[in-house]
Amino acid sequence: MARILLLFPASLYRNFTPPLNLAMIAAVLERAGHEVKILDLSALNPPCSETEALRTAVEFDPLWIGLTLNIIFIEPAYSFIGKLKKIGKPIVAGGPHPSLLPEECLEHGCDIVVRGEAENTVLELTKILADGGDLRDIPGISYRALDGTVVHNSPRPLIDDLDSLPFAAKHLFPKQWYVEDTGIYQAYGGIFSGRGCPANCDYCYKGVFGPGCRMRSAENVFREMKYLYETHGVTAFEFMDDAFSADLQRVDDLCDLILSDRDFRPLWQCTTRMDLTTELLLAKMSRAGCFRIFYGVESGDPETLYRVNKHLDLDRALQVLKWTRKAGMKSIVGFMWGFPWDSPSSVGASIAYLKRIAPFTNEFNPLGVLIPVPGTRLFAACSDKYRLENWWLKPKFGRLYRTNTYFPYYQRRYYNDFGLLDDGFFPFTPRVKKAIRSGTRFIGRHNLVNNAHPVTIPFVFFAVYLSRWMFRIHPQMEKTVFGILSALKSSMKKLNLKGSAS
Ligand code: B12
Ligand code: SF4
Repeated sequence: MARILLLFPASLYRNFTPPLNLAMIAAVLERAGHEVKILDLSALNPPCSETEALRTAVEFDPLWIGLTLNIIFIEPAYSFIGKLKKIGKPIVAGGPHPSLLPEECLEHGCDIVVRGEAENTVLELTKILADGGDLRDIPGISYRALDGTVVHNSPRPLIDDLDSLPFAAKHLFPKQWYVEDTGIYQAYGGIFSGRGCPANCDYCYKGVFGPGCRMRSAENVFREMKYLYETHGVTAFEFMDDAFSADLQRVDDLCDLILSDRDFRPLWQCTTRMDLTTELLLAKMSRAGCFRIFYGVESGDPETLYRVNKHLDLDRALQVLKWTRKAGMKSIVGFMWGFPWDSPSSVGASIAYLKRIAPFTNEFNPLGVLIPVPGTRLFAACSDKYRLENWWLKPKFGRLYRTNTYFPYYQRRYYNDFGLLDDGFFPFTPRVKKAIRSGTRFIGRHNLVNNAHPVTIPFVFFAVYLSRWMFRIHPQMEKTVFGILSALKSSMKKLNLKGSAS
């Protein structure tokens, strides 16, 4: 039996739910009899600071320390790894970014990189680190040999039978890490019911789950839902799959299982593609408790959709939104802004389409800046021209992380224009920027008007403009003022909750 410490590094983003990558790795390790401790430093209420995590790492005395690394917070994560390294335990990294760029991770202090799906790899790795053996025998890892050269073992084949995996180890993520200050908590409901997606968009990284998709059976997914209900009282679930309804029959079967259970009436939401739905299935999903679906439209400009290989018919997308509403479900639609070829007319086409679908859309995703992720065709096509090589390590991008440790109110509440209004990836003309701002404002307004209480809307509008104005003058001023306002708001909420409970 070995002890293993898994860390989700601190970042500007907040995890509202336990990250399923660490939860899956922990689950296989626990099933094999190992003791696992997890610290999610990006949790909504992080359990501790980086310094305390370092102390925990020393006290826990693990066989190895694992970190999940994501491109968006890679730079601060590397400096944290520099400090962790002093503890003298093997540092193991995994996730989409290390899978693509293992050498970079090794250069920044990691000892071993697990590439691709890691459930089987971590079991073999733990055995060899505990009992001795040759790292060369483990497919799917990269590491530095004794002579300093980097060794990339052969790739690990994808896991064929996803039903063979244990359920995610949610019990290792204490609830208080994810409780919102309103007291709302449904975080244990995140589930992956399949891996991959049948489509092949140019901006999407597929290096972990590979091309195509693999699904868990409806029975296996239903068992995990029941398990979460019976052990943790979860009644609302979120399927985080890339394309939940890639197999229409499986979703139909899952709905049948839910509908035939008299004691279990879960609510759930999912993400899927609009070409993977039918009117009949949507109606059945709604009867089986689905209350919201996230669809990616990404652009209202047919030329852009063609260029990114999205294969989405915009008329069909509108039809699907109407079916979703008719079935009694809500929709969230994702849009992306800032394609390298964007012009006032392509952005204008997106805005015109936004307006067309807005009456049938409950919410638009408030986070939609295109991030050219390495390992994608979009990145390969524009990397040289726009000097994107290693942008994730450059000060220009990291500036936001170093100078601000949080998102200002207007970005959290209205629209997150992070990266666009400052130096973005691509040099847009002022006219394009202006058009994009008007699109993002449309989204912010739509979300506010559709989802906030009518009485609060004018106050939120005022606060959004105040926050943006202050943030431009001095970020720290905005942070202080809105920090005080939000502390006041939470204490009033707590008083109200106490009042209504007594
Ligand atoms: C859910 C999700 C989110 C949620 C996160 C919620 C949460 N708390 O988990 C939200 C909406 C916040 C989000 C935001 C973003 N996301 Co996102 N997201 C995903 C998504 C759809 C699922 C992630 C997941 O849970 N996967 C399931 C687990 C089991 O898979 P996994 O993470 O790959 O882990 C496996 C291996 O990688 C490995 N592994 C992972 N970590 C570790 C650690 C160790 C120690 C080891 C040994 C192994 C290991 O083992 C795991 C099991 O096999 C993925 C797409 C995908 N298919 O994975 C994109 C994805 C991770 N996101 C991506 C991006 C680009 C973003 C954003 C930058 C988007 C944006 N424009 O802002 C932001 C960044 C936010 C952030 N904090 O990093 C990219 C990342 C690309 C990259 N190179 O890093 C992905 C891959 C999408 C894509 N296909 O392009 N995201
Ligand atoms: S539909 Fe979504 S998950 Fe599928 S390839 Fe496109 S971006 Fe990736």
